[in-house]
Amino acid sequence: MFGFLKRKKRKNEAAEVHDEASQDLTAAVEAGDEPSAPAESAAESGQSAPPAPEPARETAPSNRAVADGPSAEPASDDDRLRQESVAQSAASSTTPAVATPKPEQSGSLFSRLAKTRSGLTEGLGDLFLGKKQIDDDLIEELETRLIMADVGQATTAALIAELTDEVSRKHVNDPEHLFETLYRLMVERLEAVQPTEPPARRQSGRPHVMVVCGINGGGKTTSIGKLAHRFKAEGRDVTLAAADTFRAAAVEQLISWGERNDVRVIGEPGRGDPASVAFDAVSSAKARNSDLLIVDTAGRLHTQSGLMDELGKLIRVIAKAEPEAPDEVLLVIDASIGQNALVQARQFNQAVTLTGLIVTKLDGTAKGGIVFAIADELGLPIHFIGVGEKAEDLRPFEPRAFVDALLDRQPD
Ligand SMILES: Nc1nc2c(ncn2[C@@H]2O[C@H](COP(=O)(O)OP(=O)(O)OP(=O)(O)O)[C@@H](O)[C@H]2O)c(=O)[nH]1
Ligand SMILES: [Mg+2]
Repeated sequence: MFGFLKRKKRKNEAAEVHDEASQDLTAAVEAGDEPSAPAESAAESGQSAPPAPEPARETAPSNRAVADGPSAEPASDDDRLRQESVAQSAASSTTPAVATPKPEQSGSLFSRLAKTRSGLTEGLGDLFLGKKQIDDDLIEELETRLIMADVGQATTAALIAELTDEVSRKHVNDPEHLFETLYRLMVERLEAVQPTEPPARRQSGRPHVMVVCGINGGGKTTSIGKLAHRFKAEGRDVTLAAADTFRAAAVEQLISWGERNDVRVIGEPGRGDPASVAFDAVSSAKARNSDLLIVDTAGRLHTQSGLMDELGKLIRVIAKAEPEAPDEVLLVIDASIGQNALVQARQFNQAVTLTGLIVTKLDGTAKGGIVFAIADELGLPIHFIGVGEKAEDLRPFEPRAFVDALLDRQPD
């Protein structure tokens, strides 16, 4: 029914443009260093004693300001390598600047996704509305827009194949029907991988333990602060672990979120071993009978095998403190890096077996299509989305509401 060959040619042209952008991003990220693996801890080598050279200290609330500059001089070669990798990552980042949310923005998901929506659906309404019937041009244009919106080649191809199949099977010729079918297929893809349990459910007799990981600057610490705010407001006892021990400023940042939300933070600037902080935090959260422990980790590139090993070690040490933990390992993905997010998710998932994602900066210039590629290709659920920098700017991910907002569609 449709000119598949002609479309394929157009698709390849569109994909080439897109690939160039993706390759630039990937090359920039892959320029990262690969420091050697950290020394094995006692717990790592099979002993049950934690590698905790220092006693855990619960951070006393204070009026300390959050240091946002670089931390003190690195103490060791390892630290220097890491600091270089952070600097490289920052320098090579092609992530577009995220606009500061305007105070007049309303809090609805629809308004928060305004820029993202325009990236995906600029003119999409016109595309469907302006057409009286479904033809090759309409399908081709739709396909190009999905690819350009970071939906990814494989997922776009699958969506287009299902759409054309539906059109030919049901003999429909109404563009509105095509739009509704696209909506349904997008929602189904996201719903297929969503968890059935509510996030961070209470475990029987022990805290629910979440580890949050991702590359530098993706929004890990901010998302943890927002999660603390959310769960605290629900009346849960929350503990945070400052296991990004590399930068003093990172610990201070988490402490500041803790103070603002009246949530305690385990860890302090100067602690050397992230696994040791995590171990102490699990022990402390268990002793206090916390409902939830959220562990912040240092940013790392998925290409840095030494730092990825260190993350694996942190997770194994947590399991020494609580055999059932961690319950979740969440990857924070900055949606504005586009297709490179898929590469990151795939490699983090290989290294540490992720349970899900938090997708941040969807209030910015991100195109949003990446969530479909991640759901489709990796089968990972998205638990929360970040739509701003404030404490309340984290939303549980709801496929229908998300696709409604993205496609500028009236909810049913
Ligand atoms: N607009 C917007 N900004 C965000 C969002 N999430 C995080 N940010 C901002 O992104 C920047 C980096 O956030 P962090 O939470 O420090 O990122 P991180 O992953 O902890 O970074 P490292 O600890 O350096 O690896 C901060 O300026 C945050 O305010 C979001 O959903 N929307
Ligand atoms: Mg951080």
